[in-house]
Parts: sequence; C-alpha cells; structure tokens
Amino acid sequence: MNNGLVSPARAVGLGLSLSLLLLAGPAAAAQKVPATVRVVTWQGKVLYDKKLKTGTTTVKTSGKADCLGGSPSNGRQTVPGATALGILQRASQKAEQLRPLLLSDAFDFGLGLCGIGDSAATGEQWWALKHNHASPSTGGEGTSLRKNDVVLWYLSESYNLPTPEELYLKAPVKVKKKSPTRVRVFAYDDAGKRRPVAGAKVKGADSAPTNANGYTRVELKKKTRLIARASGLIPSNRVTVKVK
Ligand code: B12
Repeated sequence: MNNGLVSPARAVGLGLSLSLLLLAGPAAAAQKVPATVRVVTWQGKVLYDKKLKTGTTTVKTSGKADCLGGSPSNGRQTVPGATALGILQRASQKAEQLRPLLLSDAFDFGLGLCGIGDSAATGEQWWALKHNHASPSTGGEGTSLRKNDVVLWYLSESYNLPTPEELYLKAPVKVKKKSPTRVRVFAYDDAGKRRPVAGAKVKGADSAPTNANGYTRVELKKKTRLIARASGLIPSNRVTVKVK
C-alpha cells in the first residue's frame, strides 16, 4: 500500500539502517585510504608526487588567504574522511616544501586553497584541482577519495587561460638491463578523457620523443625515475623503474 505513510516494520528497518549508518559514520571517517597526491606548478616544477594514506585531518585557515576574494579568517577546521584537501594536508606534514598551506574559509560551500609552501596564487594565478585526472565540480574538502585515487593540485598561470592537459606516463616498474622497453604517454583533458601524445619527452633516460601513438623506447642501466614532459602541458606522474 502506498498511502505516503511508512509501515511500522519498515520504520523499524529504517531506524536500524540509520543507527548502523550513524555507527559506521565515524568508523568510515577514521579509515585511512591510500592515494597519490601530486603538486605541480605552471613553471613545470614538481613539488610532490607520492602515495600515502589519508583520512580525517585538521587544517588551519588564514586571514591572508584572499586569492578567491571574500573575507577569510584565522581558524582551524576538521576535514572529515579521505579528501583531496586532507591528503594535501598529510603530505604537507611530511614534506617541508609544502608548508604552510594557505587556506580560505571565506565561503560557506567549502575551503579554498590559495597557497602551498612558497607557491601562493597571486594575481590571476589559482590552484586547480584534478581528481583521477578530471576536474571535479567540488573543492578539495568536498572531493572524497577512494583507494588508489590520484589527486593533482596544479598552480595555474591564469584563470583567463584554459587549464592545460595533464600528462600521464605508463611505464613498467621493472625492466631488463639495457633492453629497450616501450613506454607510453597520454594527456588527460579536464573531463578526464585521455589521448596518446606525440612529441612528449621522457626525461631520465635517453629516448626519442613519443610517436603519434604516444610510444617511445627507453633503455636503462640502473634504477631510474622517469617523467614525461611536453611544452604547455602539465608534467606527468613520476615512475621509478627498477632494473633486473
Ligand atoms: C569564477 C569561478 C572560479 C574562479 C574564481 C577566480 C576569479 N577571479 O574569477 C577560479 C578559476 C579561481 C575558480 C576555481 C575553482 N572553482 Co570555481 N567558480 C567560479 C564561478 C564560475 C563563478 C564565481 C563568481 O565569480 N561568483 C560571483 C562573485 C561575485 O561571487 P563570489 O562569492 O565572490 O565568488 C567567489 C567565489 O565563488 C570564489 N570561488 C570560486 N570557485 C571557488 C571554489 C571554492 C572551493 C571556493 C572555496 C571558492 C571559490 O571565487 C569567486 C571570485 O572571487 C563559480 C560558479 C558560480 N556560478 O558561482 C565556480 C564555483 C564556485 N567553483 C567551483 C569549483 C569546484 C572550483 C574549483 C575547486 C575547480 C577545480 N577543479 O579546481 C577551483 C577552486 C580550487 C581551490 N583553489 O580551492 C564550484 C564550487 C562548488 C562546491 N560546492 O565546492 C563552483 C560553484 C562551480 C560548480 N561546480 O558549480 N573558480
């Protein structure tokens, strides 16, 4: 019967589910999630690129974080669960070059990021967020993470320019000594759609620029950290390749 009322049995069921949810809530928030966080600037500097575990964090906001306008204030906020902002906060606890984070509490829909270490967004610059290579429609605090997600914070040169595509390097983590190995480079657009990139350079090894299908070959003698770069695009993830 659908008279808009909830039957007693269903009400008990709903009550139980709600209690379970309430119980699971703090537990879920306490759970740590492994994910990768990358911090890159428009000048091509990679400030951080590591996988770490993240969960609920506490962040400081600053009255000086005025990059998004409004009236920010000095304060402290808890960011529950694993989020794109929380993982940046965790990384900043480990890596000096990411400290301090400059965060704005000027808007009721979430915290805004204005600076990471020495890289504060000035003028038309702004810190753009990418989640699993796509631009999310929520800020760092509202972007929840799942296991093995990838977060990129990218200091963009100007909000009057389109955000560049993000390079992605696909390479094996182990290769045979001096044996040519194929690696591939892609570029992700803001929607998270990828395409192979021609002309990208894989740094760390002697290699030709990538071909039309995004491929090039590398030959390694020892453990090497590779990264793909191409003019005007966001540098790729780093891949450390071991040599057998
Ligand atoms: C313009 C704009 C921007 C510009 C603002 C700078 C400028 N000078 O123009 C730039 C490019 C910097 C920007 C960035 C981002 N933005 Co924006 N932005 C807007 C937009 C289109 C208009 C805002 C505006 O001018 N309002 C009019 C003025 C008079 O009101 P205002 O309150 O003073 O506006 C300020 C705030 O909105 C603030 N702001 C803008 N974006 C964001 C995002 C966050 C998380 C915060 C805290 C503040 C903030 O900057 C505005 C200018 O000072 C709105 C959509 C909309 N129609 O509102 C989205 C919007 C506010 N942005 C949004 C998002 C998601 C982002 C990003 C997270 C995108 C990303 N993937 O990186 C980043 C912020 C990352 C960070 N550093 O924390 C969302 C926020 C949703 C949410 N609930 O979290 C909105 C609502 C768009 C959407 N998805 O619907 N944004």
